[in-house]
Amino acid sequence: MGFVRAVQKTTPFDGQKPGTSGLRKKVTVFKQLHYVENFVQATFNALSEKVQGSIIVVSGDGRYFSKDTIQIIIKMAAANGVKQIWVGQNGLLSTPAVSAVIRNRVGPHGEKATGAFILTASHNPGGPHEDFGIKYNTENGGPALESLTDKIYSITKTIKEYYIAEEIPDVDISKCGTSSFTGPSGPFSVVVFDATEDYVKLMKHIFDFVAIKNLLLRPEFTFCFDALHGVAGIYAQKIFVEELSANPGFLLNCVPKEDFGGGHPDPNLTYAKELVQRMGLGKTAPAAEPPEFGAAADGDADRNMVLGKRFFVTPSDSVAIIAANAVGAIPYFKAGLKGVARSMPTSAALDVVAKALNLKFFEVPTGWKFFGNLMDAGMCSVCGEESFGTGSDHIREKDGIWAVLAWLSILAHKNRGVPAGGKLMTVEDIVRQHWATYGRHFYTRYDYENVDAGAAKDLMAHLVGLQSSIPDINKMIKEINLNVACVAKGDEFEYKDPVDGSVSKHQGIRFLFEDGSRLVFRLSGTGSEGATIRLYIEQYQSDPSKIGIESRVALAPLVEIALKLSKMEAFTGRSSPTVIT
Ligand code: VG1
Ligand code: CO
Repeated sequence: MGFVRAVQKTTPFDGQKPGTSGLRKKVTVFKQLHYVENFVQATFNALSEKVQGSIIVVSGDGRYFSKDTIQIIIKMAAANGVKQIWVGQNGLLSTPAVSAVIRNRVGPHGEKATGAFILTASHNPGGPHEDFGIKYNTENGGPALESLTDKIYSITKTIKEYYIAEEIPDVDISKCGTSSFTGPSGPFSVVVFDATEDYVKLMKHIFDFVAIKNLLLRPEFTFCFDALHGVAGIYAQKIFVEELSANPGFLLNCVPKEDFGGGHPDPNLTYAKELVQRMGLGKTAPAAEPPEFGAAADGDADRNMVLGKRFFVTPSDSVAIIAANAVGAIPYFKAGLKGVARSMPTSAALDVVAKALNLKFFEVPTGWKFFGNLMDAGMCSVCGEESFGTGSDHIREKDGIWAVLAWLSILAHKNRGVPAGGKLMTVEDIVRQHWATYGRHFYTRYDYENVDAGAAKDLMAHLVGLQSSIPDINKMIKEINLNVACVAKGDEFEYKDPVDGSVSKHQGIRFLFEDGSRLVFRLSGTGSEGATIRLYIEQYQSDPSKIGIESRVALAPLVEIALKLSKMEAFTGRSSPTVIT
């Protein structure tokens, strides 16, 4: 079937600025006439000559409005000179799977994809009144860098027209196969493929599936994986059940839903309620003996939460423990780690491991895109963020299922000599052993969601002002007499990329204490309404007699100081945070 390139007049929308991870807005905003089209055209314009004859991937976490957006992007791609569009079956591909597809999948003549539109608002809720998002990833499989997203944003401010092939009918994305068309610049086709094949192949290359399978087949090893109705479900079914023979009863909420079952697909102790309850961490006793190992992923499957029986592993500890055990437990890393990296607000647990193992170490701003350059330059193998993101240089996104397989590998490795019926080393044992070796970083994050944007800005300005009066802060700390160390320094985090030399400023306000404790404040770049203030609190403890105390108790004095310093309640009117992780 033939098509022509229709030119559609349009006018700009305000605020089409990609945040920490793509453009995220309410569905009602995205549904405005020409809204999606403007942003997609701005992306094609920003990519300029890369578009002609290219292959572009389009898929996402399956949330409401994805299917309509896929059809729009197909028609616009055709009109903009793209040669082929790759779509995961039913429009599904997890964010890590998209990264794997860009990096590894090849067309009939060995061609690779130029980039991808990932349709997701990640851990934000979905549905007609909730969030939608579009993120563009580039050739290396990672999120577009600021230089490209700034260009896209600036084009959205002056856009006057977009191009669309109106004759192309909606393509059936529920079946694998190819639909072919002919346009002004030659053939155009849409290839729908199995959403799990590239990703599963990659996981099999990284991990020892036989070792993990042997662990999962032990009757005393029980597991529960909660996909929170997100796209992780299709990978969990394929990998855990079909490849690794896990009991299908180990899977929870593994059928993707457009509205995530009405929930918040965010794998943390607040939102992953069912899993938390099953693992014995809920408010009431669980119905049955909790499994040995529990895990959850977010809507687009790039985040993960790791739990033991009645035990929570902080994401900052998780990445440190993976780094400490990777070489022995995961075949992909057997030659050693090239380096490790964490985002600035993530606890320094990883730093201690890097030092002990003599590994290159990097601290980058929040957002996965900053790890990509390090990985492309061969400087970093394992990295993580406190926001339940963990990953490695196998792709250029964080990877929820990978993190779960990494933990299963560590558990399999630590228990390899235990005879049938013997006592297995648990998740909690592994974490406590890690603390005993490296010390413990008590850590918590307070999120104040949907705060008035002006109030949030004022609070941040107040904190910047305070940084010039550190002695006053220390006087206050002494007065409230909480037995906390003094503040040594206050600053705004700034990052100079060691690979391309680019500088990112204003990446969070830090108060650094003499004993290594930290308070960090930053504004979220992924929310879709108002402002979200994030407060990160950390304290290091190496005294064995104090390592075991409850995190909440250990951090109480620092929390009090943070709230007082920032005048949180006075600025925001909030006496408590929306979410504590
Ligand atoms: C948050 C997290 C950040 C993460 C980002 C995208 O950003 O803090 O660590 O990389 O979400 O994660 P912000 O700007 O809201 O703090 V995902 O899973 O939503 O793509
Ligand atoms: Co996500």
